[in-house]
Amino acid sequence: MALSDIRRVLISDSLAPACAHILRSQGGIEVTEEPGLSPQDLLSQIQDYDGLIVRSATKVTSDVLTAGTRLKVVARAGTGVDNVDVDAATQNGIIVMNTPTGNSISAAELTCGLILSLSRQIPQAASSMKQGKWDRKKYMGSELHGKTLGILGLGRIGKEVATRMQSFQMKTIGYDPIIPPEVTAEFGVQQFSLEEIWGQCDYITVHTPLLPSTTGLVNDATFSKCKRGVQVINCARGGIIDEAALLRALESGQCGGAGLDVFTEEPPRDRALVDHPLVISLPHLGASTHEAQNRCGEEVALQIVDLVKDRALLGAVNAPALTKAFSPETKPWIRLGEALGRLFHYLLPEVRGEIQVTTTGGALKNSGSFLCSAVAIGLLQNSDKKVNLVNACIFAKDVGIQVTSYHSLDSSETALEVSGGGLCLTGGLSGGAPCLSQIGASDFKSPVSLNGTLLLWRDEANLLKLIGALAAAGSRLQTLHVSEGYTVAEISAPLSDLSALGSCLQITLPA
Ligand code: 9EZ
Repeated sequence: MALSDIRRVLISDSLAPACAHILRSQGGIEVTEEPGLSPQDLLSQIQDYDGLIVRSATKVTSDVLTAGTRLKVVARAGTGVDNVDVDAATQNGIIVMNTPTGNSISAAELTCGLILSLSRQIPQAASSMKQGKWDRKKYMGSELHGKTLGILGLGRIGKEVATRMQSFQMKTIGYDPIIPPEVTAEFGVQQFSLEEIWGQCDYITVHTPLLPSTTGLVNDATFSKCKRGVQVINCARGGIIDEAALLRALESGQCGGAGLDVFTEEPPRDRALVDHPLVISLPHLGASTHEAQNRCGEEVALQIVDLVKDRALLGAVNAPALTKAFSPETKPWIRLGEALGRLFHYLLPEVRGEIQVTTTGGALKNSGSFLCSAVAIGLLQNSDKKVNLVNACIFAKDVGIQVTSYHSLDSSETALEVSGGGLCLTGGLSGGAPCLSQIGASDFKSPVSLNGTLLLWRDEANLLKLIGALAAAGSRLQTLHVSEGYTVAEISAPLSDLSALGSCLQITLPA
């Protein structure tokens, strides 16, 4: 079933009404809204849906993904996919997507709010007023003017934080392993190596994903390289600032305050940081604005509508090869890739090692990665797994086949070649339908249509015997292609007995 065939979608968390509205009106999708659906009910109902949309409450477990036999997409309205078992989704051939941009402004504004709150201890002072006090000495603060803000992670959110805090005349410096210094310089952030950053900062804010490389990015060792009294902010993901190290630094005075919207465990059972007088903590409110929720609900719906209409795949986190796979022009080429892969498998069932997919012609210039996936589907047709474009290359690798792509400028003809293990198949489209034009050096005079049932001989076929076998089985000969070394017959129905036909392969291809 095609990944873009999405007719019924379940929304199992509370999402902005715009989401269901766009899915219905622009996608023609049947939408069920069940905010607060229990895990048991989700498990029993998921088999009826092609798509599942969640926010943070629904836990999309391996059990849910396995039970969702129709599922093609799980979409999270928001940044990150912490509540989705992405590996299990990939194994089941299910696209996982999120909306990484919808929350950026809200997250950035909250970060700025925490920086201002820290500089004057605004929440602590306000709370003391509510307790009936008038404590003017205790809450002496510092200006942000002229102070240095270190921004670790300079994507959308880091950038918005930088430009806002520049209006307070803070000096904004930072580090990002991916975004080039020339790009960040344009929004006023000079980049340094991490080693050079620590000692310069009065405030450090983190805006990275949570990865092995960013877990504990701020830790005992890095605190010790900071100015005494440095203040830190985490509105990104719990654990980027090591919580035990932060507590130690607060106790020693090395850290002068922390603003935390996120925790390694949420809600945090260990209250030591939350209870510390220099910590301003929030219950993960970064995306909690009407605007961010509306934007994410809308974005997630538009991404699914784009997929349904075969226009684009946006926001996917587990299908990097497929970013260019969805456009009206690509479908027949994906079918060709699958058909060539399937034929390749019939001819060389035990092939292992590298299989090279070569594209020619401008139209296929950027199609290599998803055509690798398509060819891999064909190669793995006997797999007992749910192989599709999402996971085919991963499963191929698991059995020792690396499918690689190469775009050749040797020919201007739009064509696809699959080679490896001494075999090379070349195909193209004829009237929009997948066709085989060559096996090795052997050229067919007219291309062989790759659908229905084919009989293939590595030499000349005995045509008299063929006619007899077809007649006995009630099948008809549709076309016959003879090239040097190969004979291919297209027949109207498969034969159950090939014994009279010599060394003959019967190949069935999807219609
Ligand atoms: C790591 C990062 C930023 C960072 C940001 C992103 C993969 N990655 N890593 C260390 N997107 C600052 C410090």
